[in-house]
Amino acid sequence: MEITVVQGDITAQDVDAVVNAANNAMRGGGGVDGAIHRAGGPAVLEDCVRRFPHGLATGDAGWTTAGDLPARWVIHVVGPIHGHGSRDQLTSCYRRALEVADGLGASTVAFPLVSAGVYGWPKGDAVDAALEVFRSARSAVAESRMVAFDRPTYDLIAERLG
Ligand code: AR6
Repeated sequence: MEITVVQGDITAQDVDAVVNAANNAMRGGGGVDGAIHRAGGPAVLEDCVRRFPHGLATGDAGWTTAGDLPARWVIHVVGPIHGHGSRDQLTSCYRRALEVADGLGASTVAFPLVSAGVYGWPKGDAVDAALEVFRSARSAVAESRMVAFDRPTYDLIAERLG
């Protein structure tokens, strides 16, 4: 698997699947979640309601249509809240997202830095958690693209990527 990093908006990524940093309710929110629902349109929420009537557990992943996004699918994950959830739940998000991507046949997947915004996970460790999973994953995904929203986050990921 090739691990790449770009600076930009995850909703603009021309990939098979974009990963959403959702919450347990799976009914939209702020940050990446808000951006994906806004750009994807109402079809994303409709599919969330249909496929996740009881929401989604922390550390788990599930997919919906990507609606109007360039991507074909949205893979939703629920990251842990720093100080409440565990690091294992954070790595589980990436592992489960790759499993769901494999199930869909998605070859290129764009990831945000799960839990590193509203959920308060320290950015350096959030990057390391993602890289650990990508580097050890047995997955048919050809490219895992880490999407940094701002320049400092891009520089941090690029540095740790080596
Ligand atoms: N594209 C790429 N990255 C982004 C974008 C974007 N459009 N917008 C923000 N980021 P967050 P979390 C970065 O807060 O910490 C929501 O309300 C952001 O700078 O989106 O997992 C959900 O509904 C940060 O580095 O996700 C949940 O309730 C990273 O994406 C809760 O927030 C993740 O920030 C989840 O919090």
